Amino acid sequence: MKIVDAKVVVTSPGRNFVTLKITTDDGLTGLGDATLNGRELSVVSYLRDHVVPLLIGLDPHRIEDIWQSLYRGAYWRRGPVTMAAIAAVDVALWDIKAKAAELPLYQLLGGASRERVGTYGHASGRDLPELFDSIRQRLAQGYPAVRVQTGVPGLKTVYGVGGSAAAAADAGSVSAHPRPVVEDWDTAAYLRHLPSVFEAVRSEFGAELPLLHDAHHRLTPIEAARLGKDLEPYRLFWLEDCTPAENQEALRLVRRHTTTPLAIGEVFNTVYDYQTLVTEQLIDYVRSAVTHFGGVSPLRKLFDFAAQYQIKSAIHGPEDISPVGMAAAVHLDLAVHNFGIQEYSGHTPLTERVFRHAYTFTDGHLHPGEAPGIGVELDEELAAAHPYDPAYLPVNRLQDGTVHDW
Ligand code: GCO
Ligand code: MG
Repeated sequence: MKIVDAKVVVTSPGRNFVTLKITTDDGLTGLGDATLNGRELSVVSYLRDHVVPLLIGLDPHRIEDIWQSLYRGAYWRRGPVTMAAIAAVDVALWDIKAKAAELPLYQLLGGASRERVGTYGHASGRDLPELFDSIRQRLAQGYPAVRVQTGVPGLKTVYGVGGSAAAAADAGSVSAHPRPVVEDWDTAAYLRHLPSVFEAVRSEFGAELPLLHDAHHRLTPIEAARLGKDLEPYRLFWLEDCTPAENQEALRLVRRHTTTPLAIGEVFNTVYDYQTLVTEQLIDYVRSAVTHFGGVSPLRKLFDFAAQYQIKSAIHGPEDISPVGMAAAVHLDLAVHNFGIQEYSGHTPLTERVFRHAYTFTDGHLHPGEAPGIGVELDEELAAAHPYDPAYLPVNRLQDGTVHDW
């Protein structure tokens, strides 16, 4: 078999998605997600200008060899643009291999280790009544676990909170934000407020509901340690991205002070970003997306590495992972032994028409379906009717104007 065509499709059915479609000489096609929120076109150029010309004529079955030649052959390694581009190739090739075998991808990854894939959904509110409504909504949708984000008194907008520009950008109202929206931040106010929110949520929803929280890279190690400690009585499922974690050693300090489980990794793109965190058992969940980590091949290796340290998978699944990236994630979730949880935000009805998928979401659980490959079909005509729409994620400033981590 030979690769005869590879093309990059950019579409914005409510938010931007970048998809690679590889075609073989016997007519098989494979899809890969290359969406990098707010920096989409740099991945498009990386693929179109530098990767596609190298793919033509290659044997698509040689996934590992093609992966290694793109990673090592570029000389310039790692980084989100490179790894999103390589991820798209990797997933498209796995899609083709599984279609050629007439099997759903999870069967090539060792088969199902479980019947279905547990998820968590996002709940948020500017205040407690709004937050409680949002949690009730997620529970009504069947979500077995809920991520809780809340407004902070004195701050106008906070990451992930309904009604804020951040939530809109996060959820996909992209065209409203041709320049980054500026949000405000005050760490002390947040640290004072958050424990009272979890206290209220626990007393309203009981002890059993798994609760998660995302600190979105905003804390120093000692602040994160304090927060983890303060949240211990509420038994979180995890505290996510408590520090920026470019400095992996920072997590030693956090870990020393708290038993709140820690999850990190949505902005990481290779196993090297995790070495200290995993070997020193400083975290409990690895959070990378198939789309930003170089594909199914390296993410599977990360999960096997993490398994040796009883660390579990928790694949990043916001709306900016396309249904193609989500499908690949769900196949991996079903197959790996050390599965933890899958973040699932779903997509708009229009997005679901552009990308028809075999995976299903029922009673808060995902299943990849039995279609050969990853089980996603791209409607190219509908995709073309919704062209690229420039959009940025927000930036964050302290009250004196200093830029802070968003
Ligand atoms: C999450 C993430 C997202 C990111 C978004 C950025 O936990 O789902 O933090 O909400 O902010 O993916 O593009
Ligand atoms: Mg996050």
